[in-house]
Amino acid sequence: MPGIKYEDFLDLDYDPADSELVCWFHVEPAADMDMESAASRVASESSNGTWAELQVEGSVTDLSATAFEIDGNTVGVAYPDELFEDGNMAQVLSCIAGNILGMKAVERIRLNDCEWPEKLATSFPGPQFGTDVRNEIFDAGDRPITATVPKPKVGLSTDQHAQIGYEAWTGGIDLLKDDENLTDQTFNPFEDRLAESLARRDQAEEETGEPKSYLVNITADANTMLDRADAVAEQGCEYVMVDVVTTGWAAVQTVRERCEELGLAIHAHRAMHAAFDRVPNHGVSMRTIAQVARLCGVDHIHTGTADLGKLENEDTVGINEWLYSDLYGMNDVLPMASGGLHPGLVPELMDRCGNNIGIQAGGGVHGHPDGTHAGAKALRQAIDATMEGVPLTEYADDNPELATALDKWGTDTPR
Ligand code: CAP
Ligand code: MG
Repeated sequence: MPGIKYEDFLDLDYDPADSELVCWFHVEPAADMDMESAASRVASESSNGTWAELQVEGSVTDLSATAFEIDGNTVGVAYPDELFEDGNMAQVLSCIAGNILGMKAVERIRLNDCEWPEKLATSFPGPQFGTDVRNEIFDAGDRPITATVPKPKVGLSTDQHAQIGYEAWTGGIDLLKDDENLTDQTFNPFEDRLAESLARRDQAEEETGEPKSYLVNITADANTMLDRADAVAEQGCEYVMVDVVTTGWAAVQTVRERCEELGLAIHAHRAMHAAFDRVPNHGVSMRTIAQVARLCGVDHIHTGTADLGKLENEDTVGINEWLYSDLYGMNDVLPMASGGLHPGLVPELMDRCGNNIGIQAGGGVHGHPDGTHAGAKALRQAIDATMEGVPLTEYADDNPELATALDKWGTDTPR
C-alpha cells in the first residue's frame, strides 16, 4: 500500500455498504490530536493501517476501514467484510476492540455499539433455544423464570448445596444456579455436585409436578469444559453455565459447538464484564458484550436489574430489547436479572423489564428469615402477585412467606 496515510482512513462523505460492519465508538482525542486525526487512526489501526508509510508492491485487497461519521465524541467506522474471518469472534474483536483501546492518539475510547451485517452475523450459530427455554424446558407460561444461587457463594459442602437446591426447587424456584466462582473445588467437587443436585432435582420435580433444572458451572479451560458438558448431558441436565468473559469467546464458541451436539442450553454469567463496561468513556459496552454473546450462541445472559439491584448497570432495558430483536432470524436471548434482588423489588423490576426475563435471587431467597424454602415461596408469590396485578402488600395477607420478606426488606435496593 505505497503512500497510504492515516488521512486516507477518513471520509465523512462515505456511505457504508450493507455488507460492512459498522461500529460506533466514543472517542476522546489525545490533547495534541484533533478529532478527525484521532478518528482516522482508530479506523486505520483497527483495520490494515499503521503509523509508518509502507512500501508494499502488488495489489492488496482494500481492507481499510473508513471513519465515516463524527458527531461530537461519537465516531462511526465501517469495516469491509473481507477484513474478518467468518465465525471467528476472537479475530473480529482483535480488530474492533484490540490495539485501538490503548492508542496514544486517544485519551479515552469505548466501543459502544455494533451494527452486524448479515454475512458476518450468520457465520455464527446464535442461541440454540433463546427465550423459548421458558416453555421448552419449563412450563412458565408468560411469567419470568426464577433462579437462585446457594449462598455463601462458595464453601458449602456438596450435601448442603444439593439440600439448598431441593428446598429452593420445592419452594417454587425453576433453576438452581452455581455461583460464578464455584467450579470444581475440594469442598464441593463438580461431579459429586452435579450428581447429587440432579438427584434432588428429580425428587423436587416428583413432589411439585413442575420441571426443574440446574445451571451447573462448567467454567474451566476449553477441553475440561467439553468433558464437563458431556457429563452434564449424561446426567440428564438441560443446561451448562459458563463465565463467558473469564473463559473467553473462543472457548465459548467451542462449548457452543458441543452443546449443539448434546442439546444443552447455555447460561452465560458475565463476571469481569465491569472491567470493560463500567467506565462510561473507555472500554467495551455491555451492549456490545451482549451482542457478541448472542452471536456466539448463549441462551441466557445477565444484563442487570435496570438499576434496582446492588451492582452498577447500564441500559438493561435497551440491551434486552436488542437481545429480543430480529437478527437475520437468529434466536433471541433470555436476559437474566440478578444482583441484590428480593421479592419486594419484583413488581418494579417487571414493570421496567417486562416478563420475558429470568429473575435470580441468591441473598434474596436464602436470607429470608424462615430460610430457603420460605424465601423461594416468597419470590414466586411476588411474581404471581405481579402477574395478577395485585399489590404485594395485599397479596401478602394470604401469603405469609411474602409478608415476612416484605417485613425484612420492604422495597429497598441493597448495596
Ligand atoms: C447475585 C450473584 C450474581 C450477580 C452477578 C452474586 O447474588 O450471584 O453473580 O447477580 O451480577 O454473586 O452477586 P445475589 P450480574 O442475588 O445474592 O445478589 O447479574 O449483574 O452480572
Ligand atoms: Mg454470583
